[in-house]
Amino acid sequence: MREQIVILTGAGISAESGLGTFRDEGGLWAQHRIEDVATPEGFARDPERVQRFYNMRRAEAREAAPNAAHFALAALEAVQDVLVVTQNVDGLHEAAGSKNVLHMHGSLARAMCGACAARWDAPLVMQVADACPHCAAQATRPDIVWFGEIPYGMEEIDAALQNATLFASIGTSGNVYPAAGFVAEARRLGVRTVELNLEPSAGYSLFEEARIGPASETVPKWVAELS
Ligand code: BJW
Repeated sequence: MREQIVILTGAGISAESGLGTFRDEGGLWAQHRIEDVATPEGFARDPERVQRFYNMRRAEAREAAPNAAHFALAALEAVQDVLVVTQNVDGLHEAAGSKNVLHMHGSLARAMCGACAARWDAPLVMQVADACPHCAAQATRPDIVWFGEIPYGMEEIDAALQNATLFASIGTSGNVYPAAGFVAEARRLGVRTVELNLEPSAGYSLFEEARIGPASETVPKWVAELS
């Protein structure tokens, strides 16, 4: 019987690809104020600052390559039914070959129109004056889910958790909802749970199993056991 696995990933899985996490020492939130760069209000106040922040992140993501953890999860799709629900906006799961990926916090590779909600592939450098290709409004923004906005795919994630036999959380601190609540929902549904993280997350006590260490080591080992 194939396992039905929902895998939640966070910034920690991409740390060894050279991309900064948010809340670790020296992470992105130590250098930028959340309310300035990751809220709709911050964007309304200073869209240039926000576009600069995401242009920098987009450039870094384009230079980054998937690591052993991303590749292991891609290989797992061949032997188990896997949905990767990622909070990451970097595209490294797809670059590693994963096909079933849900970007609940959006994607650096996409742009959207704040006026008509159209979406398209983002250029490497987005500018405040860029016009929407559909309605021509100068209201374009990165297709990123900021604080106070509703993450993508919530119904699909909910349905996947209902059918899951195993829920895994990899490289996320468990501070940001609704993702941080998935483990409690999985437990309520009787789904097995495992955390793979560099250190115990905020939700550590809710997981039935934990594997502590760098994702490039813990994830391939865990995947090998499931294969
Ligand atoms: C390694 C490693 C290695 C390092 N190997 N591991 C009060 C209570 C509860 C909730 C709220 C509240 N007030 C407001 C809220 C809701 C709010 C929220 O959660 N706030 C909290 C701060 C309290 N959430 C929202 O607003 C969300 N929307 C929402 O709730 O809508 C309502 C709704 C939901 C559902 C249905 C209907 C309605 C939206 C959240 C948007 C988050 N956006 C961001 C920025 C945009 C994306 C981007 O720019 O990239 O998303 S914030 C930022 O945090 C980013 C991340 O995706 C997210 C999670 O961070 P992550 O991935 O966990 O990173 P870190 O840095 O925190 O952790 C890294 C981990 O890796 C660490 O544990 C390390 O140890 C580990 N690690 N190296 C393995 N080598």
